[in-house]
Amino acid sequence: MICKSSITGSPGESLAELPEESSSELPGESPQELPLELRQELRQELRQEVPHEVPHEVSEESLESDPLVLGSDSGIESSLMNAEFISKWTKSKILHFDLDCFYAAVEMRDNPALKRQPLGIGGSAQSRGVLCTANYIARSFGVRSAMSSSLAARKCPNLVILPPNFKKYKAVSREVFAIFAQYTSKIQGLSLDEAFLDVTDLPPGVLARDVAREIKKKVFEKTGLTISAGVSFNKFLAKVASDWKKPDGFFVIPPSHRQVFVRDLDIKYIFGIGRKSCERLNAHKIFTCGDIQRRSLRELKQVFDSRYVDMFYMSHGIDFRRVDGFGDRKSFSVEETFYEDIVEPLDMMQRLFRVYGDWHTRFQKYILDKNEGDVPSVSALVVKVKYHDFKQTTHECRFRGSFGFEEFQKLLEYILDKRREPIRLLGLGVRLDKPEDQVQMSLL
Ligand code: TTP
Ligand code: MG
Ligand code: MG
Repeated sequence: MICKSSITGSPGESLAELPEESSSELPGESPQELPLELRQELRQELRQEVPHEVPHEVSEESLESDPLVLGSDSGIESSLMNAEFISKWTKSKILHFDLDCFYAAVEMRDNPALKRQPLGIGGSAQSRGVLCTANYIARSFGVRSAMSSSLAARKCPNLVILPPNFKKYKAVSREVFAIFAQYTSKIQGLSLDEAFLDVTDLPPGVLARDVAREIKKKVFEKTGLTISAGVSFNKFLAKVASDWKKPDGFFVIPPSHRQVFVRDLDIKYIFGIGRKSCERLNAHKIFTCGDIQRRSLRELKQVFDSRYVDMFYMSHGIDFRRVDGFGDRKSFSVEETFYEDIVEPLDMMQRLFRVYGDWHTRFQKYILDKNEGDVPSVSALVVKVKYHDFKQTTHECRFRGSFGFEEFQKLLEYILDKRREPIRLLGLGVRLDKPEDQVQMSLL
Protein backbone atom coordinates (compact mmCIF):
# COMPACT_ATOMS: atom_id res chain seq x y z
CA MET A 1 0.00 0.00 0.00
CA ILE A 2 1.31 3.44 -0.89
CA CYS A 3 0.13 6.06 1.53
CA LYS A 4 0.24 9.81 1.76
CA SER A 5 -1.03 12.30 4.30
CA SER A 6 -1.67 15.98 4.17
CA ILE A 7 -2.49 18.57 6.77
CA THR A 8 -4.38 21.68 5.85
CA GLY A 9 -6.70 24.19 7.42
CA SER A 10 -6.31 26.64 10.20
CA PRO A 11 -8.25 27.76 13.27
CA GLY A 12 -11.36 29.64 12.30
CA GLU A 13 -11.57 28.13 8.83
CA SER A 14 -15.12 28.25 7.50
CA LEU A 15 -16.97 25.01 7.08
CA ALA A 16 -19.10 26.47 4.36
CA GLU A 17 -17.91 23.85 1.88
CA LEU A 18 -18.40 21.06 4.38
CA PRO A 19 -22.06 20.56 5.12
CA GLU A 20 -22.96 18.18 7.91
CA GLU A 21 -23.29 15.30 5.53
CA SER A 22 -22.26 15.38 1.98
CA SER A 23 -21.14 13.30 -0.87
CA SER A 24 -18.28 15.44 -2.01
CA GLU A 25 -15.06 15.31 -3.91
CA LEU A 26 -12.04 14.41 -1.89
CA PRO A 27 -9.52 17.08 -1.01
CA GLY A 28 -6.74 17.90 -3.40
CA GLU A 29 -8.62 17.18 -6.58
CA SER A 30 -8.67 19.59 -9.39
CA PRO A 31 -12.10 21.20 -9.38
CA GLN A 32 -12.97 20.27 -12.90
CA GLU A 33 -11.93 18.20 -15.81
CA LEU A 34 -11.13 20.10 -18.97
CA PRO A 35 -12.45 18.33 -22.05
CA LEU A 36 -9.72 16.29 -23.72
CA GLU A 37 -9.88 18.02 -27.10
CA LEU A 38 -9.49 21.35 -25.37
CA ARG A 39 -6.46 20.25 -23.40
CA GLN A 40 -4.78 19.08 -26.60
CA GLU A 41 -5.61 22.34 -28.32
CA LEU A 42 -4.25 24.32 -25.40
CA ARG A 43 -1.10 22.27 -25.16
CA GLN A 44 -0.41 22.93 -28.83
CA GLU A 45 -1.04 26.62 -28.42
CA LEU A 46 1.24 26.89 -25.42
CA ARG A 47 4.05 25.02 -27.17
CA GLN A 48 4.55 28.09 -29.27
CA GLU A 49 6.74 30.50 -27.33
CA VAL A 50 4.77 33.33 -25.79
CA PRO A 51 6.68 36.53 -25.21
CA HIS A 52 6.66 37.48 -21.55
CA GLU A 53 4.45 40.47 -21.04
CA VAL A 54 4.43 43.22 -18.52
CA PRO A 55 0.96 43.10 -16.92
CA HIS A 56 -1.11 45.86 -18.36
CA GLU A 57 -4.56 47.15 -17.63
CA VAL A 58 -7.19 46.78 -20.30
CA SER A 59 -9.55 49.70 -20.34
CA GLU A 60 -13.27 49.18 -19.90
CA GLU A 61 -13.67 50.61 -23.38
CA SER A 62 -11.57 48.03 -25.13
CA LEU A 63 -13.34 45.26 -23.24
CA GLU A 64 -16.65 46.72 -24.33
CA SER A 65 -15.70 47.17 -27.95
CA ASP A 66 -14.20 43.70 -28.29
CA PRO A 67 -15.16 41.26 -25.59
CA LEU A 68 -12.68 38.72 -26.91
CA VAL A 69 -9.62 40.87 -26.27
CA LEU A 70 -8.32 39.29 -23.11
CA GLY A 71 -5.42 41.36 -22.02
CA SER A 72 -2.74 39.70 -24.08
CA ASP A 73 -1.09 40.35 -27.39
CA SER A 74 -0.27 36.70 -27.87
CA GLY A 75 -3.69 35.74 -29.19
CA ILE A 76 -3.79 32.48 -27.23
CA GLU A 77 -6.41 33.80 -24.86
CA SER A 78 -8.69 35.01 -27.61
CA SER A 79 -8.31 31.83 -29.62
CA LEU A 80 -9.44 29.90 -26.53
CA MET A 81 -12.58 32.01 -26.32
CA ASN A 82 -13.85 32.26 -29.86
CA ALA A 83 -17.54 32.65 -30.66
CA GLU A 84 -18.04 29.03 -31.72
CA PHE A 85 -16.48 27.81 -28.50
CA ILE A 86 -18.60 30.11 -26.34
CA SER A 87 -21.76 29.08 -28.10
CA LYS A 88 -20.91 25.39 -27.52
CA TRP A 89 -20.37 25.86 -23.78
CA THR A 90 -23.38 28.05 -23.08
CA LYS A 91 -26.06 25.73 -24.43
CA SER A 92 -26.88 23.71 -21.30
CA LYS A 93 -29.69 24.53 -18.88
CA ILE A 94 -28.65 24.00 -15.30
CA LEU A 95 -30.64 24.65 -12.13
CA HIS A 96 -29.21 24.90 -8.64
CA PHE A 97 -31.37 24.72 -5.52
CA ASP A 98 -30.49 25.29 -1.89
CA LEU A 99 -32.93 25.41 1.02
CA ASP A 100 -32.79 28.51 3.21
CA CYS A 101 -31.24 28.06 6.69
CA PHE A 102 -32.32 24.46 6.32
CA TYR A 103 -32.18 22.88 9.82
CA ALA A 104 -33.38 26.10 11.45
CA ALA A 105 -36.19 26.46 8.90
CA VAL A 106 -37.50 22.97 9.69
CA GLU A 107 -37.54 23.77 13.41
CA MET A 108 -39.28 27.11 12.82
CA ARG A 109 -41.88 25.41 10.64
CA ASP A 110 -42.61 22.90 13.39
CA ASN A 111 -42.73 25.54 16.11
CA PRO A 112 -43.79 28.91 14.63
CA ALA A 113 -43.02 30.73 17.92
CA LEU A 114 -39.33 30.29 17.01
CA LYS A 115 -39.80 32.37 13.85
CA ARG A 116 -39.55 35.62 15.77
CA GLN A 117 -36.46 34.62 17.73
CA PRO A 118 -32.79 34.29 16.88
CA LEU A 119 -32.32 30.54 16.52
CA GLY A 120 -29.25 28.34 16.21
CA ILE A 121 -29.15 24.59 15.65
CA GLY A 122 -26.25 22.69 17.19
CA GLY A 123 -24.54 21.70 20.42
CA SER A 124 -25.06 23.69 23.56
CA ALA A 125 -22.70 26.46 24.64
CA GLN A 126 -22.05 24.61 27.91
CA SER A 127 -20.81 21.43 26.21
CA ARG A 128 -18.33 23.13 23.83
CA GLY A 129 -20.88 22.70 21.06
CA VAL A 130 -20.74 24.09 17.53
CA LEU A 131 -23.60 25.48 15.45
CA CYS A 132 -24.73 23.67 12.32
CA THR A 133 -26.71 26.70 11.18
CA ALA A 134 -28.72 29.70 12.37
CA ASN A 135 -31.85 31.48 11.19
CA TYR A 136 -31.60 34.84 9.46
CA ILE A 137 -32.44 36.83 12.62
CA ALA A 138 -29.48 35.24 14.39
CA ARG A 139 -27.27 35.88 11.35
CA SER A 140 -27.98 39.61 11.64
CA PHE A 141 -26.08 39.42 14.96
CA GLY A 142 -23.09 37.81 13.24
CA VAL A 143 -23.99 34.23 14.18
CA ARG A 144 -22.78 31.72 11.54
CA SER A 145 -22.63 28.01 10.74
CA ALA A 146 -19.66 26.24 12.33
CA MET A 147 -19.28 28.97 14.97
CA SER A 148 -18.81 27.72 18.52
CA SER A 149 -22.08 27.99 20.38
CA SER A 150 -20.43 29.92 23.20
CA LEU A 151 -19.19 32.61 20.78
CA ALA A 152 -22.61 32.68 19.11
CA ALA A 153 -24.28 33.20 22.50
CA ARG A 154 -21.91 36.08 23.24
CA LYS A 155 -22.73 37.74 19.92
CA CYS A 156 -26.45 37.20 20.38
CA PRO A 157 -27.43 36.86 24.06
CA ASN A 158 -31.06 35.92 23.27
CA LEU A 159 -30.03 33.11 20.95
CA VAL A 160 -32.12 29.96 21.34
CA ILE A 161 -30.06 26.86 20.57
CA LEU A 162 -31.79 23.59 19.70
CA PRO A 163 -30.11 20.23 19.10
CA PRO A 164 -30.34 18.97 15.51
CA ASN A 165 -32.85 16.30 14.55
CA PHE A 166 -31.15 14.65 11.59
CA LYS A 167 -33.90 12.09 11.08
CA LYS A 168 -36.39 14.86 10.48
CA TYR A 169 -34.06 16.76 8.11
CA LYS A 170 -33.37 13.62 6.10
CA ALA A 171 -37.11 13.00 5.69
CA VAL A 172 -37.64 16.58 4.44
CA SER A 173 -34.66 16.24 2.12
CA ARG A 174 -36.17 13.09 0.60
CA GLU A 175 -39.41 14.98 -0.10
CA VAL A 176 -37.52 17.79 -1.83
CA PHE A 177 -35.40 15.44 -3.94
CA ALA A 178 -38.56 13.55 -4.96
CA ILE A 179 -39.87 16.84 -6.39
CA PHE A 180 -36.60 17.35 -8.32
CA ALA A 181 -36.96 13.84 -9.72
CA GLN A 182 -40.32 14.76 -11.28
CA TYR A 183 -38.41 16.93 -13.76
CA THR A 184 -35.16 15.11 -14.57
CA SER A 185 -33.07 12.12 -13.61
CA LYS A 186 -29.91 14.20 -13.99
CA ILE A 187 -29.68 15.32 -10.38
CA GLN A 188 -26.49 15.84 -8.42
CA GLY A 189 -27.17 16.17 -4.72
CA LEU A 190 -24.42 18.06 -2.91
CA SER A 191 -25.88 17.76 0.55
CA LEU A 192 -29.27 17.23 2.16
CA ASP A 193 -30.45 20.68 1.11
CA GLU A 194 -28.69 21.35 -2.16
CA ALA A 195 -28.64 19.96 -5.70
CA PHE A 196 -27.87 20.65 -9.33
CA LEU A 197 -30.39 19.62 -11.98
CA ASP A 198 -29.55 19.37 -15.67
CA VAL A 199 -32.70 20.27 -17.59
CA THR A 200 -31.06 20.79 -20.98
CA ASP A 201 -33.35 18.18 -22.54
CA LEU A 202 -36.61 19.92 -21.69
CA PRO A 203 -39.26 19.66 -24.39
CA PRO A 204 -39.25 22.56 -26.85
CA GLY A 205 -41.07 25.58 -25.50
CA VAL A 206 -40.56 24.69 -21.84
CA LEU A 207 -38.32 27.26 -20.19
CA ALA A 208 -35.79 26.31 -17.52
CA ARG A 209 -36.80 29.35 -15.47
CA ASP A 210 -40.45 28.21 -15.44
CA VAL A 211 -39.38 24.78 -14.23
CA ALA A 212 -37.30 26.39 -11.47
CA ARG A 213 -40.25 28.53 -10.36
CA GLU A 214 -42.56 25.54 -10.38
CA ILE A 215 -40.10 23.51 -8.28
CA LYS A 216 -39.83 26.37 -5.75
CA LYS A 217 -43.61 26.46 -5.48
CA LYS A 218 -43.95 22.70 -5.09
CA VAL A 219 -41.24 22.56 -2.43
CA PHE A 220 -43.05 25.22 -0.43
CA GLU A 221 -46.44 23.54 -0.80
CA LYS A 222 -45.07 20.13 0.17
CA THR A 223 -42.66 21.05 2.97
CA GLY A 224 -43.53 24.60 4.04
CA LEU A 225 -39.89 25.61 3.39
CA THR A 226 -38.45 28.19 1.04
CA ILE A 227 -35.76 27.10 -1.38
CA SER A 228 -33.52 29.43 -3.36
CA ALA A 229 -33.15 28.72 -7.06
CA GLY A 230 -30.51 29.67 -9.61
CA VAL A 231 -30.85 29.19 -13.35
CA SER A 232 -27.96 29.38 -15.78
CA PHE A 233 -26.01 27.50 -18.42
CA ASN A 234 -23.45 25.85 -16.15
CA LYS A 235 -22.92 24.73 -12.57
CA PHE A 236 -20.73 27.64 -11.53
CA LEU A 237 -23.20 30.35 -12.51
CA ALA A 238 -26.31 28.39 -11.48
CA LYS A 239 -24.88 28.11 -7.97
CA VAL A 240 -23.93 31.77 -7.85
CA ALA A 241 -27.46 32.60 -9.04
CA SER A 242 -29.19 30.60 -6.30
CA ASP A 243 -27.11 32.43 -3.72
CA TRP A 244 -27.63 35.87 -5.30
CA LYS A 245 -31.06 36.64 -3.83
CA LYS A 246 -31.12 34.33 -0.81
CA PRO A 247 -33.39 33.70 1.12
CA ASP A 248 -36.32 32.59 -1.05
CA GLY A 249 -34.19 33.67 -3.99
CA PHE A 250 -34.75 33.28 -7.69
CA PHE A 251 -32.20 34.51 -10.20
CA VAL A 252 -31.41 33.78 -13.82
CA ILE A 253 -28.04 34.34 -15.53
CA PRO A 254 -28.59 33.82 -19.27
CA PRO A 255 -25.66 33.47 -21.72
CA SER A 256 -26.23 37.03 -22.92
CA HIS A 257 -25.44 38.33 -19.39
CA ARG A 258 -22.31 36.21 -18.94
CA GLN A 259 -19.72 38.89 -19.69
CA VAL A 260 -21.37 41.64 -17.71
CA PHE A 261 -22.19 39.41 -14.77
CA VAL A 262 -18.77 37.88 -14.22
CA ARG A 263 -16.71 40.99 -14.80
CA ASP A 264 -17.21 42.35 -11.29
CA LEU A 265 -17.94 39.05 -9.60
CA ASP A 266 -15.87 38.44 -6.46
CA ILE A 267 -13.39 35.60 -6.95
CA LYS A 268 -14.70 33.94 -3.76
CA TYR A 269 -17.60 32.65 -5.87
CA ILE A 270 -15.32 30.68 -8.19
CA PHE A 271 -15.48 26.96 -7.53
CA GLY A 272 -12.13 25.91 -6.05
CA ILE A 273 -11.19 29.29 -4.55
CA GLY A 274 -11.54 29.08 -0.79
CA ARG A 275 -10.84 31.66 1.88
CA LYS A 276 -7.06 31.13 1.87
CA SER A 277 -6.74 31.27 -1.92
CA CYS A 278 -8.82 34.41 -1.86
CA GLU A 279 -6.42 36.13 0.52
CA ARG A 280 -3.43 35.06 -1.57
CA LEU A 281 -5.04 36.32 -4.78
CA ASN A 282 -6.07 39.59 -3.18
CA ALA A 283 -2.39 40.10 -2.36
CA HIS A 284 -1.76 39.81 -6.12
CA LYS A 285 -4.43 42.49 -6.66
CA ILE A 286 -6.91 39.92 -7.99
CA PHE A 287 -10.32 40.60 -6.51
CA THR A 288 -12.82 39.96 -9.30
CA CYS A 289 -13.22 37.64 -12.27
CA GLY A 290 -12.41 40.69 -14.40
CA ASP A 291 -9.02 40.92 -12.67
CA ILE A 292 -8.30 37.33 -13.74
CA GLN A 293 -9.50 38.00 -17.27
CA ARG A 294 -7.05 40.87 -17.60
CA ARG A 295 -4.04 38.65 -16.90
CA SER A 296 -2.28 36.69 -19.60
CA LEU A 297 -2.24 32.90 -19.38
CA ARG A 298 1.45 33.08 -18.55
CA GLU A 299 0.75 35.25 -15.53
CA LEU A 300 -2.17 33.05 -14.51
CA LYS A 301 0.12 30.04 -14.60
CA GLN A 302 2.39 31.74 -12.10
CA VAL A 303 -0.51 32.58 -9.81
CA PHE A 304 -2.66 29.43 -10.07
CA ASP A 305 -0.10 26.80 -11.04
CA SER A 306 -1.78 23.73 -12.59
CA ARG A 307 -5.28 25.17 -12.13
CA TYR A 308 -4.67 28.17 -14.33
CA VAL A 309 -6.68 27.05 -17.35
CA ASP A 310 -9.69 26.16 -15.22
CA MET A 311 -9.44 29.54 -13.55
CA PHE A 312 -9.09 31.32 -16.87
CA TYR A 313 -12.34 29.77 -18.09
CA MET A 314 -14.18 30.20 -14.79
CA SER A 315 -13.29 33.88 -14.79
CA HIS A 316 -15.07 34.10 -18.14
CA GLY A 317 -18.12 32.28 -16.74
CA ILE A 318 -17.32 29.03 -18.54
CA ASP A 319 -17.45 25.81 -16.53
CA PHE A 320 -17.07 22.36 -18.08
CA ARG A 321 -18.26 20.28 -15.14
CA ARG A 322 -21.22 18.08 -15.89
CA VAL A 323 -24.08 17.44 -13.51
CA ASP A 324 -22.70 14.25 -12.02
CA GLY A 325 -22.44 12.80 -15.50
CA PHE A 326 -21.81 9.11 -15.87
CA GLY A 327 -18.14 8.27 -15.70
CA ASP A 328 -16.74 11.66 -14.73
CA ARG A 329 -16.67 11.07 -11.00
CA LYS A 330 -13.17 10.86 -9.61
CA SER A 331 -14.08 10.01 -6.06
CA PHE A 332 -16.95 9.03 -3.87
CA SER A 333 -16.87 10.15 -0.28
CA VAL A 334 -19.06 10.97 2.67
CA GLU A 335 -18.29 13.04 5.72
CA GLU A 336 -20.00 14.02 8.91
CA THR A 337 -19.44 17.06 11.10
CA PHE A 338 -20.31 16.42 14.72
CA TYR A 339 -22.01 19.09 16.66
CA GLU A 340 -19.88 18.16 19.66
CA ASP A 341 -16.20 17.18 19.48
CA ILE A 342 -15.50 13.45 19.75
CA VAL A 343 -12.89 12.82 22.42
CA GLU A 344 -12.63 9.03 22.99
CA PRO A 345 -10.87 6.86 20.34
CA LEU A 346 -13.48 4.12 20.76
CA ASP A 347 -16.20 6.66 20.10
CA MET A 348 -14.28 7.82 17.03
CA MET A 349 -14.18 4.26 15.66
CA GLN A 350 -17.92 3.89 16.24
CA ARG A 351 -18.55 7.15 14.41
CA LEU A 352 -16.29 5.98 11.61
CA PHE A 353 -18.38 2.84 11.35
CA ARG A 354 -21.51 4.95 11.05
CA VAL A 355 -19.96 7.10 8.35
CA TYR A 356 -18.82 3.91 6.60
CA GLY A 357 -22.40 2.56 6.72
CA ASP A 358 -23.67 5.77 5.18
CA TRP A 359 -20.93 5.73 2.54
CA HIS A 360 -21.68 2.09 1.69
CA THR A 361 -25.40 2.71 1.24
CA ARG A 362 -24.80 5.71 -0.97
CA PHE A 363 -22.10 4.00 -2.99
CA GLN A 364 -24.39 1.05 -3.72
CA LYS A 365 -27.12 3.46 -4.78
CA TYR A 366 -24.65 5.34 -6.99
CA ILE A 367 -23.59 2.10 -8.65
CA LEU A 368 -27.20 1.19 -9.38
CA ASP A 369 -28.54 4.63 -10.35
CA LYS A 370 -25.66 6.39 -12.01
CA ASN A 371 -23.26 3.69 -13.07
CA GLU A 372 -25.84 1.34 -14.53
CA GLY A 373 -24.82 -1.42 -12.10
CA ASP A 374 -21.14 -1.42 -13.16
CA VAL A 375 -18.86 -1.39 -10.15
CA PRO A 376 -16.28 1.34 -10.80
CA SER A 377 -12.69 0.37 -10.11
CA VAL A 378 -11.28 1.88 -6.95
CA SER A 379 -7.70 3.13 -6.93
CA ALA A 380 -7.34 4.47 -3.38
CA LEU A 381 -9.03 4.66 0.02
CA VAL A 382 -9.10 7.91 1.96
CA VAL A 383 -9.92 8.94 5.52
CA LYS A 384 -10.24 12.56 6.51
CA VAL A 385 -10.25 14.04 10.01
CA LYS A 386 -10.82 17.59 11.16
CA TYR A 387 -9.61 18.30 14.67
CA HIS A 388 -11.22 20.54 17.29
CA ASP A 389 -8.84 23.36 16.23
CA PHE A 390 -10.00 23.01 12.57
CA LYS A 391 -6.66 21.54 11.45
CA GLN A 392 -7.44 18.94 8.84
CA THR A 393 -5.64 15.70 7.98
CA THR A 394 -6.28 13.25 5.18
CA HIS A 395 -4.58 9.90 4.84
CA GLU A 396 -4.79 8.02 1.61
CA CYS A 397 -3.71 4.54 0.55
CA ARG A 398 -3.55 3.19 -2.95
CA PHE A 399 -5.65 0.09 -3.00
CA ARG A 400 -6.77 -2.58 -5.43
CA GLY A 401 -9.11 -5.46 -4.67
CA SER A 402 -11.89 -5.87 -2.16
CA PHE A 403 -12.01 -3.83 1.00
CA GLY A 404 -14.31 -3.16 3.93
CA PHE A 405 -14.57 -1.19 7.14
CA GLU A 406 -11.28 -2.65 8.48
CA GLU A 407 -9.19 -0.89 5.84
CA PHE A 408 -10.70 2.49 6.75
CA GLN A 409 -10.22 1.69 10.43
CA LYS A 410 -6.48 1.16 9.83
CA LEU A 411 -6.26 4.52 8.10
CA LEU A 412 -7.95 6.25 11.02
CA GLU A 413 -5.66 4.47 13.49
CA TYR A 414 -2.68 5.73 11.50
CA ILE A 415 -3.97 9.30 11.70
CA LEU A 416 -4.71 9.04 15.42
CA ASP A 417 -1.26 7.60 16.12
CA LYS A 418 0.14 10.85 14.80
CA ARG A 419 -2.27 13.11 16.64
CA ARG A 420 -4.76 11.88 19.21
CA GLU A 421 -6.97 14.86 19.97
CA PRO A 422 -10.72 15.62 19.91
CA ILE A 423 -12.18 15.66 16.42
CA ARG A 424 -15.12 17.47 14.88
CA LEU A 425 -15.37 15.86 11.46
CA LEU A 426 -14.81 12.40 10.03
CA GLY A 427 -14.93 11.53 6.37
CA LEU A 428 -14.06 8.55 4.25
CA GLY A 429 -14.21 7.59 0.65
CA VAL A 430 -12.59 6.11 -2.39
CA ARG A 431 -10.83 7.47 -5.41
CA LEU A 432 -12.09 6.04 -8.65
CA ASP A 433 -10.16 5.24 -11.79
CA LYS A 434 -10.96 7.39 -14.78
CA PRO A 435 -13.16 5.55 -17.29
CA GLU A 436 -10.25 5.19 -19.74
CA ASP A 437 -8.09 3.68 -16.97
CA GLN A 438 -10.89 1.28 -16.19
CA VAL A 439 -10.92 0.12 -19.78
CA GLN A 440 -7.16 -0.36 -19.67
CA MET A 441 -7.42 -2.29 -16.41
CA SER A 442 -10.00 -4.64 -17.87
CA LEU A 443 -7.73 -5.31 -20.83
CA LEU A 444 -4.81 -6.38 -18.63
P1 TTP B 1 -26.19 25.37 4.01
O1 TTP B 1 -27.08 25.25 2.81
O2 TTP B 1 -24.77 25.74 3.77
O3 TTP B 1 -26.76 26.48 4.98
P2 TTP B 1 -28.24 26.76 5.40
O4 TTP B 1 -29.22 26.00 4.58
O5 TTP B 1 -28.37 26.57 6.87
O6 TTP B 1 -28.36 28.32 5.11
P3 TTP B 1 -28.47 29.06 3.70
O7 TTP B 1 -29.77 29.78 3.72
O8 TTP B 1 -27.30 29.99 3.68
O9 TTP B 1 -28.38 28.00 2.63
O10 TTP B 1 -26.23 24.03 4.82
C1 TTP B 1 -27.37 23.21 4.90
C2 TTP B 1 -27.43 22.57 6.27
O11 TTP B 1 -26.24 21.83 6.50
C3 TTP B 1 -27.53 23.57 7.39
O12 TTP B 1 -28.88 23.96 7.66
C4 TTP B 1 -26.90 22.83 8.52
C5 TTP B 1 -25.88 21.93 7.88
N1 TTP B 1 -24.52 22.48 8.04
C6 TTP B 1 -23.71 22.01 9.08
O13 TTP B 1 -24.10 21.12 9.83
N2 TTP B 1 -22.46 22.56 9.24
C7 TTP B 1 -21.99 23.56 8.45
O14 TTP B 1 -20.87 24.05 8.63
C8 TTP B 1 -22.85 24.04 7.38
C9 TTP B 1 -22.38 25.15 6.49
C10 TTP B 1 -24.08 23.47 7.23
MG1 MG C 1 -29.05 25.95 2.51
MG1 MG D 1 -26.59 23.90 1.20
